[in-house]
Formats: sequence, structure tokens, C-alpha cells
Amino acid sequence: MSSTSRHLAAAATIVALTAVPVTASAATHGPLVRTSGALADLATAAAGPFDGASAAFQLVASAKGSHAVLRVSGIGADADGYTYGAHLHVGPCVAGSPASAGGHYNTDVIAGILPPDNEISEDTEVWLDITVDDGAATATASVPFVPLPGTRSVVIHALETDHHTGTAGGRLACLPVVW
Ligand SMILES: [Cu+2]
Repeated sequence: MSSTSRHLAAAATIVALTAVPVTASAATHGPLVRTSGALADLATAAAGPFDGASAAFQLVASAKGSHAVLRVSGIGADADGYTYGAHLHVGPCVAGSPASAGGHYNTDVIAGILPPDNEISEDTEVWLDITVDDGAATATASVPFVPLPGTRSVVIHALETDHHTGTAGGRLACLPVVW
């Protein structure tokens, strides 16, 4: 390695270290958001497994980013054994208006990094797919970023999340997540 490339490597290391956000102090001040309530209906069908269901969501800053927990209960018996995609979306949770929730919260898209299509993953978005067992389900996600505050939502979809595209079918229900 030449002296020049050594210097470049050292400079790159410094950039990498200083680019890591310091979130340890936030972790000592409790969750960024903790909320619970009845799910709002987004489905077009008259009846669905999440009618009457409720959910609790918590987002906590961690040393490496943040950690999310989603717990859903009161799910219809027909859904037992099924897996449903669930994600943090950028927009609000409005009953009867699936589009209001907007797209997935994607840290690269928020940061203006393009093309976002190459950046869709469980490291850039908060994916919380749930598998229903006896009417309830819990999912956790640890991501290397801290979502920015806003009027957001957790959206539950009809299908499992496709790990290449992030899509998960129609929007069935949502929980408002505001912080
Ligand atoms: Cu989604």
C-alpha cells in the first residue's frame, strides 16, 4: 500500500466513524414512541381478520439504531397460522383511506439517496411481519437507523413482505404512530 492509499484508507475510517449517529444517550430516556389502540380498517372487503383487533407499538433508540416491537391481538380465528406483512409507513393512519399512509419509511429515501429501488431492505425500512398464533402475533425489528418523528403509521398487509420489493399486497389495517 502506498503512502497515499494509506492516507485515503485512514481518512475513510475517520469518515465512517464520525458518520455513525450517537444514540446511546437517547436509549436512557425511554422509548421514542409507545402507543396502542384499536386498528383502523383499510380493507375494501366487508369483513376481515383485523376487524376488532388492536395493537401496541414501541420504538426505542438503541446503541446501533433503533428497535421496534409490534404486538397485535384480537385477530380473527381464520387468520391463525397466516403471516401478514407489516411496516412503518411515512403517512398517517386514516380509516378507509389506505393511500393516506403513503410509502414505507425508508431511511435512504428520507435521506435523498437514489435510486431507492436498490435500497429496499430490512436494514433501510422497518419490517414487522406478523404470524398469527391463537389470535395474536408479535414482531420485532432492529434497524441501523433512527426513524425521524412524524405523523406515521404501522400498516398491516394481506401478504408476507417480499424481501426484494418490500411489497406485501393490499393494506388491511393500520395503527397511528405519532411522535
Ligand atoms: Cu407496508
